[in-house]
Amino acid sequence: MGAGTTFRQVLARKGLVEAMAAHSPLSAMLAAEAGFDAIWASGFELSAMYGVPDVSIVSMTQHLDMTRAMVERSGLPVVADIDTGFGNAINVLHAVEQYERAGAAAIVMEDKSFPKVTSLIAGGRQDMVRVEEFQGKIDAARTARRDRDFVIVARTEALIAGLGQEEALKRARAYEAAGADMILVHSRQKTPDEIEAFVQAWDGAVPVALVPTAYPQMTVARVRELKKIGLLIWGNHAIRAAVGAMRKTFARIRQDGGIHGVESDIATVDEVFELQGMSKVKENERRFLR
Ligand code: SPV
Ligand code: MG
Repeated sequence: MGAGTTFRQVLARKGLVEAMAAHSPLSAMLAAEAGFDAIWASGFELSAMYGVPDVSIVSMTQHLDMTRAMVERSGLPVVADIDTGFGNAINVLHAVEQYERAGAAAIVMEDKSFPKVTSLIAGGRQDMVRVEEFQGKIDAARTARRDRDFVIVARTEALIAGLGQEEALKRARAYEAAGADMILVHSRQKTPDEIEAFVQAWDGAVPVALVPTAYPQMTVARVRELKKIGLLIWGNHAIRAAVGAMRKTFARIRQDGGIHGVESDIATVDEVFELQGMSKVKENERRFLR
């Protein structure tokens, strides 16, 4: 069974797929351990992990390799953030073929022009492509997928670009008409009002996906009340948790002049061995090393 089918089964069973962002196989494993339904292979997180801005600098190959590793290690459906599709519809044909082959369950493609600028930055350059051009990219994604269950999520950045509710709805409808399986609408307003107004006005048949980073008042319970949401993405909490924890630990070691003060706050070496599968290595040594 393909990963897209698994994703669709979770959606059918639970009515909502809850995805946690990850930037590495280890963070994807921890998200799986915590009980999330899916992994968000976030472009922002991977860019941050490389220490570069999320402005189409990380290559498709880098993101694809990480997606493949996260698929392998997490065992969960992976929703790949392919940004703009790495170019035009021709690039999308190639990207979708590669991501499906890497084991992703879904791709999310946004209607900004390449190179893109990260969405949540204040005063960011948010250039959009024409509706018809993006419909061509959705068509290319549909054509390239082998498995019809591979999920194609069309993401509109109309609200991020300040184009307003009508433009967001117009684009979402056009993308559904072009064959998208789901519509992601992103907002960087500090309250859920803008998104809730969009969801209330949404008259399409396909579910909506949300990334409520800017408006953390949006809980799972609230999302369920809105009814039309199929995918909820916690967008960047793995990398932010990692940054916070490392900063705190490093500062404490510098301050104490040693590691004695941090031991109780960080994972033990044994915990990391467990994540790496060292007990299996020991078992295999007993069995095979003669
Ligand atoms: C990402 O996580 O890469 C996203 C979500 O696309 S956001 O950064 O909020 O645009
Ligand atoms: Mg992104």
